[in-house]
Amino acid sequence: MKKVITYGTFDLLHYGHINLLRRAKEQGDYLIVALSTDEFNWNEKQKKCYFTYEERKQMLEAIRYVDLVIPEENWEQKKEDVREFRIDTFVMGNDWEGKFDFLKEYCDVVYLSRTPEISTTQIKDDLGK
Ligand code: C2G
Repeated sequence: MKKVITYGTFDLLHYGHINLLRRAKEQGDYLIVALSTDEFNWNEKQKKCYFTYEERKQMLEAIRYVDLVIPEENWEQKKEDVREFRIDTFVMGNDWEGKFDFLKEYCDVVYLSRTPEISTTQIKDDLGK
């Protein structure tokens, strides 16, 4: 079984995220999503999520491409996650191109193109109009 992992906040979930998750799953047979906790988002990414971790986790678990959701609590856990879950391929959107190449020592690293026209910021701006 080929195992894939990806990381993110996934708040306000939208079709750009779904495009990413679909293509991440195509890289193997089993997809783990490491979902940023509320604390990690606030302390490390200065992101205040609209939906809580539990709400975002529930939504991700309802997506057909996602097999397991685990918490992302810090920047350093990726190497340990890859080892613990015996990951074959690490996937991220190409806004992170090159940032996680250190993982190439442990697994394949794939950066997929983002869906350009959609973002949570765009959604919030449009709703504010
Ligand atoms: N994404 C995408 N297209 C978009 C928006 C997002 O392909 N229009 C991808 C991102 O490239 C990322 C994933 O969807 O791979 C999740 O996006 P975010 O929730 O914004 O993730 P981010 O906050 O960048 O967290 O340790 C890594 C971080 O946790 C990544």
